Formats: sequence, C-alpha cells, structure tokens
Amino acid sequence: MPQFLADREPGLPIDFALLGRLMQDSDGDGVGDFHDNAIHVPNADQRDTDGDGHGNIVDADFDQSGLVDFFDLAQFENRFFTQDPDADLNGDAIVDFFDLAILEGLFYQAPGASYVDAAPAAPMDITPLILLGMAEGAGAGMEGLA
Ligand SMILES: [Ca+2]
Ligand SMILES: [Ca+2]
Ligand SMILES: [Ca+2]
Ligand SMILES: [Ca+2]
Repeated sequence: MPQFLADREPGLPIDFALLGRLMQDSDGDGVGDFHDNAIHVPNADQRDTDGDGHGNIVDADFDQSGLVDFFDLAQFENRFFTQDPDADLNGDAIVDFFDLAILEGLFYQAPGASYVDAAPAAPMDITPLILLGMAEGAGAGMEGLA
C-alpha cells in the first residue's frame, strides 16, 4: 500500500467522487472540468481575454466585481459594435446582439462556472490523488513513493 494511504486517518474514505470529478469533462469540449474555464459551455479554445480564469463565453463581469449587473451592462453598451475583445463573449470578433444574449443569460449571476470557482480557497495538493489513480490502475508496487 502506498505510504500516503497507510498514513491516512483510519476510516477516512478515499474520495472517489473527487477523483472522478478530476477526470470529468462535463461539456465534452475536450478540456477536463478541472482545467475548464467554462465548465458547462463547450469552448475548446478556452478564450479568456481578460485572463481572470473565466472564459469569455461565461464572463460578462467586465468590472471584476464578481457579479454580472448593470455596471457591466453599461460597459457593454459603450463597446457595442466595437471589436473590444473582452466584451466579445462568443469570440466572433464583433460585439453585437449575440454577445448581449450571452450577457443577459448571465445577468445577476457570478461569471462562470469555471475551474477557478470549484478550486478550494487553499491550493489543493492533488499529488496523492494522481498517485492513487496510478495505484488503482497499476495495482501493487507503489510502496516507497510517498
Ligand atoms: Ca468548456
Ligand atoms: Ca475572463
Ligand atoms: Ca460586474
Ligand atoms: Ca461577439
């Protein structure tokens, strides 16, 4: 048995649900949920022009307040029919009614969901989970790794 498993608190279950989530791709865009900046919207390009970890396709929070609201709508209106990259939510190089529809769908919600929303406040060490996945696949022989 790998040492990190032997060192676990007795009776603490292995978090297979978490392990499964790490390997899941909810929207099927080829980017696993754990790295997807728009978990429920297919966006294989992961376009995120303001670099906040929320893909543009789910990020109409232009003032980074954590909520899509009238302040964001005001900024959006100022950029309407421009090529502003951040307000171009669907990435077709123009800020237009299609982007407005996306904004409306996000109105009064937080941007996302993105992997940054699912991440715990403290950085999570997933090494044991990766090792566990290897151990599950490879069987014995992991002794001494931890
Ligand atoms: Ca996605
Ligand atoms: Ca973003
Ligand atoms: Ca906002
Ligand atoms: Ca657009």
